[in-house]
Amino acid sequence: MLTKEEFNARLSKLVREQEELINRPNPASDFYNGIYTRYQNPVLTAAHAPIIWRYDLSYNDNPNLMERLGVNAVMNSGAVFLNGKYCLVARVEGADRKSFFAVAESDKPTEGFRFRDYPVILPDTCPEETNVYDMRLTQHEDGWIYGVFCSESKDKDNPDLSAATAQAGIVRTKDLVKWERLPNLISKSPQQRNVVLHPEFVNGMYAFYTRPQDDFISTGSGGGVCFALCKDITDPVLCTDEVVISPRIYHTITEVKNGAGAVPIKTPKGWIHIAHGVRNTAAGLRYVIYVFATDLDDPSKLIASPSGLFIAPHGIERVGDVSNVAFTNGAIVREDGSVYIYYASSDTRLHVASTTIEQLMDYTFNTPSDPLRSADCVKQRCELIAKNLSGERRV
Ligand code: BGC
Ligand code: BMA
Repeated sequence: MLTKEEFNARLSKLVREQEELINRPNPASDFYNGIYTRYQNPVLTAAHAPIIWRYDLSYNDNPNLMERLGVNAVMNSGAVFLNGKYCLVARVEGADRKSFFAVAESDKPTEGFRFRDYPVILPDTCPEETNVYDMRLTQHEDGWIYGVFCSESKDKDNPDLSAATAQAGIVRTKDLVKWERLPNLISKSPQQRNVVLHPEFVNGMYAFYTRPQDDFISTGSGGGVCFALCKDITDPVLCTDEVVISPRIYHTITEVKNGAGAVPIKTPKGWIHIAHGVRNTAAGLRYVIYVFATDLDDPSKLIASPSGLFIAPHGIERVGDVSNVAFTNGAIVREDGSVYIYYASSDTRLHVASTTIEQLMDYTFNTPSDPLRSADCVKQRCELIAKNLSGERRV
């Protein structure tokens, strides 16, 4: 048992170290690809979770100053710019493996994120719901900010203890403080994860990016990221077929699954989507981030597919609770054209990559697409080499 003096000294140290962590500058890293900038530090980690969420600070009740409710990870975050602040709705995972949402905000896009005192209190409308995670925040033209997230329940019809059902839960808010819960999305698929609401009406209706799948982990017949419409968001039933807009393809980064990530970004040339693709390996599933674009007037029409991955987990990012994962569900675009992509690594921590609309468009519309066969990929690379070795080059 600590003396009162020791207790106070330890608590002061905890507070001081957390303040240092939150206020730590986050310089750009040396990584270069001309497409985006990476940063030296994550923007949120489990160590950013407020001390008052984890410790009982009463000397009488907790004389050893023990962590009572640990936080295991902070990751996959929805993102919006609201009232002059960069706001992240992070997936916080307790030591008990249950995830919840919490708002962290900063005046700056790449550092200084601090959690609000309380996590998001989601209206508890589904008694069977066991876990919630991965909220996408859509500032919709109807004036609401919608949060679409995965609502996971035990699959009671299946005796396998790990069998579960994923549904798209929907909430809406104006201020990230008060949240109204709407019914879960109804689609023909028995399972839905990675659902994103499009920010504009399409043919006067709400438009969703979905990811139908046959069971909890495996997409089965689910062909990829889909698009479908819904007349009334307060009674969210998809009224059109889910059509595949970004397919899963053999021997690419989307072979096993893919899913929408950040809310699509409107650019003069089309909607740019920052999504994730999954392939299987001897070391387990590998998640990377990729990009595609759809038509401005018809967001269900694929118009550009730059080849391969956009962000892969690097260095320390490769290691965590679910190693070899880069995952995004939020990006912020500012009026000056800067874009901040919040991506998590290995289900453990959250990072940011910064770019601009101009760079994103150049990447999306000028990067060649994947010819899908080694022989053709070599041809494609040789054309680039020949061009570089010819006189036509540089400035
Ligand atoms: C986990 C998610 C994961 C999903 C599929 C869930 O129980 O919380 O992080 O994406 O399972 O593996
Ligand atoms: C998925 C996602 C994420 C997670 C990823 C890797 O299915 O929905 O929550 O980052 O798995 O575990």
